[in-house]
Amino acid sequence: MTDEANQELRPDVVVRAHEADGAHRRPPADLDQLCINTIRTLAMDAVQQANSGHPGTPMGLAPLAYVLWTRHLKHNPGDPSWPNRDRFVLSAGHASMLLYALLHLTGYDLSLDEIKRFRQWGSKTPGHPERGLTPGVEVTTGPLGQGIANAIGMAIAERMLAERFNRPRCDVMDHHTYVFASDGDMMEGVASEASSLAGMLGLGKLIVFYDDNHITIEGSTELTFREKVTDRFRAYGWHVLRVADGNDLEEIERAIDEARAETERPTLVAVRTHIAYGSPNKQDTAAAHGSPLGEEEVRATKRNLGWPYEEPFTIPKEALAVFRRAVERGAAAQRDWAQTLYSYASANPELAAELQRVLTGELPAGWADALPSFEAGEKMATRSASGAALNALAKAVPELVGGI
Ligand SMILES: Cc1ncc(C[n+]2csc(CCOP(=O)(O)OP(=O)(O)O)c2C)c(N)n1
Ligand SMILES: [Mg+2]
Repeated sequence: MTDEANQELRPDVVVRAHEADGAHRRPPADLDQLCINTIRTLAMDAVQQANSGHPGTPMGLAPLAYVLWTRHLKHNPGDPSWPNRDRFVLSAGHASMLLYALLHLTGYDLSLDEIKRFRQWGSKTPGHPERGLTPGVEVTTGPLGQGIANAIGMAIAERMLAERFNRPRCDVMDHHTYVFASDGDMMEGVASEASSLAGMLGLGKLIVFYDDNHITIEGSTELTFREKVTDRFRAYGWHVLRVADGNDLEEIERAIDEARAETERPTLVAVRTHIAYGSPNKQDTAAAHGSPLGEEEVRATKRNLGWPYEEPFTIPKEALAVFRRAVERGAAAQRDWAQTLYSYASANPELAAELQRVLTGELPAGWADALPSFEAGEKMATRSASGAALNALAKAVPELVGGI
C-alpha cells in the first residue's frame, strides 16, 4: 500500500493512484480539502467582486457538493442534455455561486471569465440560476420551494419513462434526481405539497439534501422556523437520514450510499452545515447570507482555511484535475448508454422510436382526434369537462401528467 497522503499533489500521480487500485479510489484527504476550498474561495471571490450575492451558503455546502459531484453524480459536462443524466437541482437558487463553481470546475461550457462576471448584465452567471442560459442549469430557481417541486416532477418523469420503456437487462432510463434545499425551501407550501406526493408515489430515486444551517435571512431559525422538518418528511412517508457534521466527508459518503440503496421511498438527508464555514467573524451568522464578506474578512477566511494563494479566483491545477475527471467519466458513461440504446433499438424498434418522440417533446400524430366534443348549451360542470378531456388525452398522449 502506498501512503497517498505523503504523495506530492500532482494530478497525474493522483489520477493514476485513483485509477489503478480500487482501494485507492479517492484523492488524498488534503487534496479533498483543497478541492472543497476551491469551491469556497470561488464563491467568496465572485460575490466580493460583484459586491452582491450570497457567499455563505456555497461555503457551508461545499463538502457535500464536492462528494456528490465528484463521486456520485452521473453527468456529462460535454453534453448537458444527455437524457439519462442524473438531475441536480439547486432549489436554494440564491446559492448560485455553488452551482456555477461546480459547472466551471467539472468542465461545462462556463468559463472562469463568466465566473468573474457573476451578477453582471449579459453574463451567463446571473444572481439566480436560469435554465436555458447557463449550460448545466436544469431548473430556474430563486423563488424558494419551487426547485424542490420541479425536481419532484423530474423524478416522476424518470419513473414514468423507466416503467414504460425499460426492458429486461435494457434500462434506457435509470437516473437519480438530487436536490439541495434550504430552510426557506422547507418553509414554502409548494415544497410541502410536492413532497407529500413524492412520498405517496414512493419516488426512490429522489434524494433531497436539506441544508440545515440554522440560519435564514433574518437570523437564527429559532426566530421563525422551529418545526421538526425531519419528522414532517417522515410523516410524508420519506426515508430520513441525518448528517451531523456537514464537513465530515465519510459521514456524507455513508448517507449518500444509504440514500441510493433505498429504492422504495424518496430520501431526505438533513445535513448540519455552517453558513460561511471558515469565516472568523461571519460563520453561523445571517450576515453571510446576502452580502459579500468584505475584503478583509475574505483575506482572514482564506488564512483560516489554510488557503495559500493571494490572487482572487485562483484554481489550483491539482484541484482542477480532480474535478475535470468528470469530463472523461461522463463521456464514457454516455457512450455506454448509447450502446445500450443501440441494442434496445435493434430489439424494440417501435418502442425506441416512441421513446425518441417523447424525449424530443413531440406530440403523437392525431393526438387531437381523441378530444371529446360537447354540445353548445349542454349543462356540465367545467371540472367534469376538463376531466373528460384529460382522460381522452391521457390515452393518446401517455406521457401526459395532469389532474383536476
Ligand atoms: C418564495 C420566496 N420568498 C422569499 C424569498 C427571499 N429569500 C431569499 S433567501 C431567503 C431565506 C434564506 O434562508 P435559507 O433558505 O435558510 O437560506 P440560507 O441563508 O441558509 O442560505 C429568503 C426569504 C425567496 N427567494 N423566495
Ligand atoms: Mg438556512
